Amino acid sequence: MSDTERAAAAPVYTASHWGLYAVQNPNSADMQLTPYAGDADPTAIGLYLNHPDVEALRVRKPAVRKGWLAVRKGEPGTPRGSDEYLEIEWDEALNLVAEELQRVRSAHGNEAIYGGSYGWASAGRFHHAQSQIHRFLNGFGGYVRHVDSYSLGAARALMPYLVASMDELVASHTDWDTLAEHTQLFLSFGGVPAKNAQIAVGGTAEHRVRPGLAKMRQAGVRFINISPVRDDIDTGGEVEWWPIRPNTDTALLLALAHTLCVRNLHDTAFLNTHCVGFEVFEQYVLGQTDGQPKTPAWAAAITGLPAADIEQLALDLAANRSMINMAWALQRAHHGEQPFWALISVAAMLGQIGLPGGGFAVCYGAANLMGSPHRRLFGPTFDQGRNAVKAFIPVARIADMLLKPGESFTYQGATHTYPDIRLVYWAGGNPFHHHQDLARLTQAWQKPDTIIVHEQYWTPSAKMADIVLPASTTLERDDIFYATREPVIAAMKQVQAPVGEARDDYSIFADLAARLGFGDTFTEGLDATAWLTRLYDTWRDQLAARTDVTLPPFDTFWQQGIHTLPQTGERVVLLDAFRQDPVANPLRTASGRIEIFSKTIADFGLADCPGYACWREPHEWLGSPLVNQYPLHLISDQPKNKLHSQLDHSPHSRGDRINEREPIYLNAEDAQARGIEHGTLVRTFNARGSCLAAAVPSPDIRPGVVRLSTGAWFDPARIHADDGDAANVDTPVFDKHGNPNALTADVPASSFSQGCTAQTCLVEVERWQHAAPPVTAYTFTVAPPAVAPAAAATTPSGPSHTTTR
Ligand SMILES: Nc1nc2c(c(=O)[nH]1)N[C@H]1C(S)=C(S)[C@@H](COP(=O)(O)OP(=O)(O)OC[C@H]3O[C@@H](n4cnc5c(=O)[nH]c(N)nc54)[C@H](O)[C@@H]3O)O[C@H]1N2
Ligand SMILES: Nc1nc2c(c(=O)[nH]1)N[C@H]1C(S)=C(S)[C@@H](COP(=O)(O)OP(=O)(O)OC[C@H]3O[C@@H](n4cnc5c(=O)[nH]c(N)nc54)[C@H](O)[C@@H]3O)O[C@H]1N2
Ligand SMILES: [Mo]
Repeated sequence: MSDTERAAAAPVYTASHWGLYAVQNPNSADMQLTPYAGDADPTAIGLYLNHPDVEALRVRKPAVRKGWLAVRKGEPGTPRGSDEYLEIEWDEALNLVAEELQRVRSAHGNEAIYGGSYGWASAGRFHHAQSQIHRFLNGFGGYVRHVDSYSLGAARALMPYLVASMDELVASHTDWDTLAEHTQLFLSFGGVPAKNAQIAVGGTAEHRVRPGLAKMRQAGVRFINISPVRDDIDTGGEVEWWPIRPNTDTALLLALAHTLCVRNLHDTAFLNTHCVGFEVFEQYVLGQTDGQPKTPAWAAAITGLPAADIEQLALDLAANRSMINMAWALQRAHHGEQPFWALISVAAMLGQIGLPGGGFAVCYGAANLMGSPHRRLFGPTFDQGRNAVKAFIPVARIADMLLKPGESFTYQGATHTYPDIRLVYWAGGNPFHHHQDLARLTQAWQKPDTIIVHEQYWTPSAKMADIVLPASTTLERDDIFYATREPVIAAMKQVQAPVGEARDDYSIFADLAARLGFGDTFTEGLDATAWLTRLYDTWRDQLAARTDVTLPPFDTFWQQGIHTLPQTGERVVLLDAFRQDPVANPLRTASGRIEIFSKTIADFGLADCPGYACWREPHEWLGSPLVNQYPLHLISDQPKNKLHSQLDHSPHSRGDRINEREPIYLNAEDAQARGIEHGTLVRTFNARGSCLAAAVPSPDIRPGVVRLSTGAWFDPARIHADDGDAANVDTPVFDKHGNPNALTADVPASSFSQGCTAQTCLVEVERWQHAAPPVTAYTFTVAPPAVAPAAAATTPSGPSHTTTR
């Protein structure tokens, strides 16, 4: 084969957070995606990236909200989320954005610009929306940023004090083969959901969780799942299900610690050489601190699990090579620090941390990365520059920040002030998907002068913005696929022309930077293609200097399409070096050891997060008086047919819907007591809001618990609109589609972390007695440019974007 023939024969690839895909017939009407051949368990989510139903909701042209334009002209405005958009030309849109950025900066300073812009955006190392917006706003003089994530608000803040950063832990989990070979008892809090492991940040070339679990089952590993939901672990074999009350796992772990103490089963040698502060925790567990021994009987009353089983579990954990896994969901809760801290404390007492197949995990199943056998390298990075603004918020405090400028908040022991935000700039996230208590966010969203969003689709957040700039998708641009501990890297090639007038975030920011006088600083004179080469070459040099990995030259890589990274074949065991020699390989904690008691955190003096793991009642849970009004605990887990809200409009995601509504799972007895059957349209509500969903009674969910996955595009009823009976609902917000954040609380995990607490939420469910209002989540109203009929004539046909879709 000649080089030209080889190049023509090489498959073309694209990648998403949920997989690597080969593309047949790129740049043609017959284009088709198929999963990468090396993926044994691919997911279908990405196959719909170019589906007509998905493309129908693309933002095709820059658009500006009519009410915002009115205010600009000195006329009365309209609230965000309630009016129409006018399409404008790119030049005009970029001028508007540049003028507004300048106006806000000169009137209020860079501290008035929020560029936190949280969200998952798309895979690819260059066209990463967050990196792009941060580099742009840094070049403009800085912006108010966010710290931590919705995923791991409590854990990201906490874990570095106890053992190591979440990034470090997550990237070095023990591999599946080692678990199959050594683990005897696998105890999981919140399962190992294979649905969640479809995804990894940046993408994945092979899905490993289902095969990994199957191998463990074949090896005879015993599985116990502590979860309000039975089916969040599937090994293909028997799994013991302990249907715990949500948010009470800390009590169970404390009782395990109690049994280990009183039976003298804790590993004092490991505690002495590798840990600090066990004595303080022991006093609390034994009841010497507060008069309440944390016995199995005490925990039984809180968790709803039998005391005898709890006691036996402690004995079994000590008698076996035991791995204790904990879903991230547990820390996305009020006092979410505590289950993670209790996990580390119990694992330390068992003394198996750093042994093959033993210790703790945080966590298998939250993403595909954990358990990978592949080598840990580093990827190419795009420099974001330096932020001249010091002000920041913990990510989930956004509504607080907008509603309470000048007020203070605490974070990791220090006190900070909320800035006064006039302009919000977002690229690559969907806050009206991800934030809790969307009624409150809607209110907070009315505060800034201007909200600018780059979006691919008319998402709920696009429909809450003033200026919407159409962003291209992965399929429409060249990029590089690299993700942590994946076996290959790949050239992600442009395989279709941008839809409408969509542009990539980089070129949008490059044009804005030029208008604002820092074009050269932003671009360094390079276009996107030149940047790809530079990122790759720099990365290649760094790998050559620091490792034995030699990458091919860029042109060869681009032509090959895929490149396999060399492996060492070494097994991965989390924290094994620290275990072998804690003096030579100390942790980065204050003591260099595992901190069962943290003096640093204790010295912060916080009542809601003292210096050791402890039980604190959540503000609402199945043990609180509020159950008289709202007797069901709502779990809002990750959706199985999409990534958050991404591709919610694809047939794959909508295939799950019953009469267009998101399914809500509830225990069969709870359903019967309410006259609810499979498919019954129900209203789920509490004092914060309500939403419609379709009931699915199930024996696989604990009585008193309901599960409504996230991701159904927020579809609030407009009181004035033709929503019929919907207008009669008296909650602050009424979502017609099934979005759990109409119900969740915007309450921080603690004054330590300020993490989000989506999983702490009580509700009631009832039959919907009225006619079903239409779902309008996928509807938007955009008028073509008023002054440019010629341009309107060239816009693509299909469901016209001048009407409501
Ligand atoms: N109730 C409840 N709420 C939750 C959670 C929960 O468990 N329960 N989980 C939370 C968690 S863990 C997370 S991580 C968040 C996720 O929240 P988000 O990350 O905000 O959710 P996504 O739907 O992934 O939003 C990404 C958006 O970026 C857009 N996008 C994709 N690629 C590009 C691009 O290249 N350029 C631009 N400009 N835009 C792009 C997509 O169209 C999409 O609208 O949700 C949180 N919310
Ligand atoms: N398909 C798909 N996969 C995803 C995502 C997605 O949107 N779609 N999102 C990705 C992201 S951003 C993240 S952060 C991870 C999140 O990963 P996780 O946070 O681990 O995932 P969840 O699905 O929210 O919850 C996992 C399980 O925890 C259980 N659980 C909830 N509350 C409790 C509790 O109080 N106690 C116990 N014992 N169990 C509880 C739930 O029943 C659920 O089955 O998932 C990632 N994977
Ligand atoms: Mo997340």
